[in-house]
Amino acid sequence: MNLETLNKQFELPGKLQLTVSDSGIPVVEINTPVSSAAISIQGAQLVSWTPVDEEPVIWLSPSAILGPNKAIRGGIPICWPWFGPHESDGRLPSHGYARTALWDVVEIVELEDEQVRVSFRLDKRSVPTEIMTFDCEVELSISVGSILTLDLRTTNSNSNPITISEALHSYFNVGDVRNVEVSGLDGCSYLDKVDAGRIKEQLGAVLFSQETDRVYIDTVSECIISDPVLQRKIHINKQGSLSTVVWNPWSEKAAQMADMGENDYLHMLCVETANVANNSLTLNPGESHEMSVSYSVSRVA
Ligand code: TA6
Repeated sequence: MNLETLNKQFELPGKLQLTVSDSGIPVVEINTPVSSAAISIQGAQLVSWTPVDEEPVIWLSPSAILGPNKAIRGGIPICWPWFGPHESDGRLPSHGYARTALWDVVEIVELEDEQVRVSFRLDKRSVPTEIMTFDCEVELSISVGSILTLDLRTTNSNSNPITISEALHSYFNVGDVRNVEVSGLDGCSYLDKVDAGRIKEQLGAVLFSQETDRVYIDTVSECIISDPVLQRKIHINKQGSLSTVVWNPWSEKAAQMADMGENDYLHMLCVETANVANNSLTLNPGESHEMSVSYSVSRVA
């Protein structure tokens, strides 16, 4: 990928440019009057989004390791075409191959309200054949403005049906997760992954005082992260998704992760827009499916 060619083709002077990170991975940098963002070409992974006059909304580990074929801790990893461990082959990477693959920039457009939309398509040539379980198209559009919107579109270009699971595995920056609550999931059923996957019912808001790893199923609800320390709410509105995953590794699990520093777990929370478990998708030949989510921030006194 020739950055000079890409910049000639796509650069928006003063708003968008493609640069190369220290690890040699190209990054799309966006700076507009309403927000700034950065998107790694590897994984088409947004690694930062900061509306003007706000604290960063998306969290990136200070110990994140950016390098070829290495999943980046933080931002919005694309878990596709499976979520979590592969259902039958333990040799395959957790959360699929999209987040470590290279993606092509296919379009950059300026929209109303100072938004910039960048569209990517996964470059299948960058996926080792031994892990590409089936061949189909996947595209991601990211609209950066005072609202952040992601659209993940899968098209089954095979001659037989495929079943996928997927998640926009978003890491949010919070003041102190012990003071945060997530509303919108009251009454929903969830698989509790820290209790052998037992199915439970959510009562009230989700609070955090220990490792939390929950797959809420059959829910289309808006979720709101209420953060009294940063005095804001993060609104999460989704389309084309029936699952919401909520995760914080807490101290013990985080201590086992090379790319999370001590106490980093207190400042991050994943609320993931997904189609997983009972909500996995089966696409017939030629069929497409789009999952999208929008994030916005409101201040609270
Ligand atoms: O979405 C929650 C989860 O599935 C957790 O179980 C944990 O594995 C997390 O994803 C992070 O996975 P990763 O492969 O990025 O370390």
